[in-house]
Amino acid sequence: MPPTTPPKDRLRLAIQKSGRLSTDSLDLLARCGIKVKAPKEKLLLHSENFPLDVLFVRDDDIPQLVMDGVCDLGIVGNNVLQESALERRSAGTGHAYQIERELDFGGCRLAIALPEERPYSGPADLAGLRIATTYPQLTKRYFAEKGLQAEIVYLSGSVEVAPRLGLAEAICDLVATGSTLDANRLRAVETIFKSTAMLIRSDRPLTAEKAHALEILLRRTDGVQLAAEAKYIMLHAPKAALEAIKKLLPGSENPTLLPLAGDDTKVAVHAVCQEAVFWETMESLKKAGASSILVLPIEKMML
Ligand code: PRT
Ligand code: ZN
Repeated sequence: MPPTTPPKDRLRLAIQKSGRLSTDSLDLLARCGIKVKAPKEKLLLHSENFPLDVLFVRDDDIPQLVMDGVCDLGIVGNNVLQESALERRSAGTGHAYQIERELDFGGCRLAIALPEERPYSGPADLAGLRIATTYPQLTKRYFAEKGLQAEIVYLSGSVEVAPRLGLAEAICDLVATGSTLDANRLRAVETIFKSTAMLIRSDRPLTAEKAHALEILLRRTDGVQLAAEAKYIMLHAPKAALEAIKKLLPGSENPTLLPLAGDDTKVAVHAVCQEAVFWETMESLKKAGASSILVLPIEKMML
């Protein structure tokens, strides 16, 4: 069924078609209650229940689509975003955008790594090296900030094999768990940039309808992100130990206290904890006198 809102009033969001950010980007939309069918061969899909169209592209194209105003919004790694912004700035092309939200997925760091056996005592040891990277702009910026010279060799992928092939003496690449570096007998010596996925927006003005839809989308995104770590905790507390127990509840300000039928020495405590609740916290609560402790996930939140 074609969407009822006219195209000019529908937000257009670019997300990665297939890669590390695809599933999390689609999940975020789903958790915001926005229905988009999974991409098959289609480039553009219309949400059935929200004035939003999703364009599925390579992640490298997302900053440009947003900066050129082809899409209103994009979800992209900050590494790709900053690299593209620096590149466009040096080419004299428009590079304006706004970061709407930092998202809680796609976390990684851009690090300089050396062969394991090469000694390293600080950034000065990197001077004069040949460094292979997919992120020449961010790498150049790091060396300029340190006042060091280095030769940068651009590679579009498989950067980790460059030292072994004699293409470079060091690399500057994304690291998540570090296992790719280990497998290639490399070690990270400097982190030059920390990244997560970002929800970005074009700086071109939106129609009133689009602005309204964006406001709702952002409010829902906040609700989803707030709920991701938060837990609902329920327990029984002896009245005498209540103050001590309240202090142990992580990231919770005003718990709800309810009477317990048939036992006026205890109360039921219900609280939203903004931080993760670990087994250690539960053990401390138990030690302080709490019983019947339940920790429940929270699906959505609106403050
Ligand atoms: O096809 P398209 O161009 O859309 O995708 P792509 O292949 O360029 O990107 P993709 O899907 O690999 O990554 C998309 C984004 O995910 C990146 O721009 C980062 O923002 C983020 N991200 C998070 C990562 C990683 N973690 C990551 N580990 N991107 C890449 N890696 C690679 C890294 O380059 C290295 O080869 O994974 C390897 C290291 O991982 P570990 O876990 O062994 O350290
Ligand atoms: Zn890419």
